[in-house]
Amino acid sequence: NGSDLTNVLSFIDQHYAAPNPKMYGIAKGRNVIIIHLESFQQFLIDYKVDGREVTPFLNSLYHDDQTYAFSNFFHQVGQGKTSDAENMLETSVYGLPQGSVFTALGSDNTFQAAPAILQQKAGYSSAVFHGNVGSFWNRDNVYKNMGYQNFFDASYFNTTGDRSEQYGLKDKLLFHDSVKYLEQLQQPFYAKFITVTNHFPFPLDSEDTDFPLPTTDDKAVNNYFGTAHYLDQALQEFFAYLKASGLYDNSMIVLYGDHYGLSNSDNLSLAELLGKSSDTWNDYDNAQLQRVPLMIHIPGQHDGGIQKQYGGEIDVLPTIEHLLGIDNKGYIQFGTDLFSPQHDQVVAFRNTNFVTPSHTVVDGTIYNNNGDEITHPSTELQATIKRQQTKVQNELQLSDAVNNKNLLRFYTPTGFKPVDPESYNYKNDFA
Ligand code: GP9
Ligand code: MN
Repeated sequence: NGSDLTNVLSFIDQHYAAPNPKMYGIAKGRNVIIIHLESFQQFLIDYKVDGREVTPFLNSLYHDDQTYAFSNFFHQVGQGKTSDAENMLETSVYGLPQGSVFTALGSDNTFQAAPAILQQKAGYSSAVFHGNVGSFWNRDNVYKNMGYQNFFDASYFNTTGDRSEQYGLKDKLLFHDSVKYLEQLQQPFYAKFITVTNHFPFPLDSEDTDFPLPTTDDKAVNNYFGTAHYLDQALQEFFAYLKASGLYDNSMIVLYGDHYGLSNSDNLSLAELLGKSSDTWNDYDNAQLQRVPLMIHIPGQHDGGIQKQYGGEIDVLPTIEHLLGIDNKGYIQFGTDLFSPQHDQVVAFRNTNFVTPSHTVVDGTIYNNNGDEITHPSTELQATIKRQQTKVQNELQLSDAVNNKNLLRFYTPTGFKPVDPESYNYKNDFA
């Protein structure tokens, strides 16, 4: 209603981060390929088990000078897990404090999401590829409200027998079997691939893995390295195809981890593999493990490199829009462009904890980023942390109002045309 929307708009207005002139539009007109790395955490990058890299391909991508590779990027999901990550990346609005916004509100809420924005502003076609049933997380309804033109779900693939694992078609098969659909998309396209094999508790058929696993007391921890290695191989195969097909050179490829794979209880067994002791492991250590990869790979653009700015999933859409030369001013998007001088480095977790370049705050306890608890913060530090905590709580509350009161019904950005979900039909006519 009126006052909520007014409060949201004034927050968005004062929080807006203008494009970085050096980066604005550098990927204009390129296809955008989003690769959603299921349960993939940043600590896997450059990690070795008995001297063997777990993810050699992703490591090479991370260190490639055509990749903007973020080392302090965090997931911000709540109980909606994958669907919360999707909501943030497609709309730059958070998930809910409990449950999944896709499930609870996705069928009827108004969204102003990436597929519709890119289509209206720059003529992009759009598709999602995911080898699970389309109703999981209510995706088949949500994607129509987001303006996705195509959703290639399990009904488009042969998912029988050992071609699937837990939540759907195995990743190598998803990438391989999607090609015949991808090649039909009118360019430029916005295409999202949601992987699934690297999912708790990380089972993998013996024919799919050759990676020697660690031997901690926690089977899920050990298996995590096997499915992460499998995912890495699947990505290597997909990139080889993109290069062979010629799509690679005219695309921007964005890879991100959607959320943690190992939970805080698993972390006590993981600690020894990270050279830490489970005796001293604490909330600070758990918070640091909430890093996930964000890699923005732009072939031919050789001034990438490691990006140290702190950010989260909420920031990806404004960043991509500005790279494509689309200004997000006037859109209700809670994130800020990671390349902007005004980017907000206070990264909100869904439970209102937060991290910044200098501190980590968990349930009110302040740590510096060497992991030392600040038991007697100076007056100045107390004031800084209080201001940041207030910002985090305010931002999340405003985002909750947007979702729970479906505020985008009442606000249409200049030049944006509301999506008509009736105009989309994902049924597989080929079957
Ligand atoms: C389900 C897959 C996994 O289709 O995306 O979802 P998650 O359990 O990670 O939310
Ligand atoms: Mn997930």
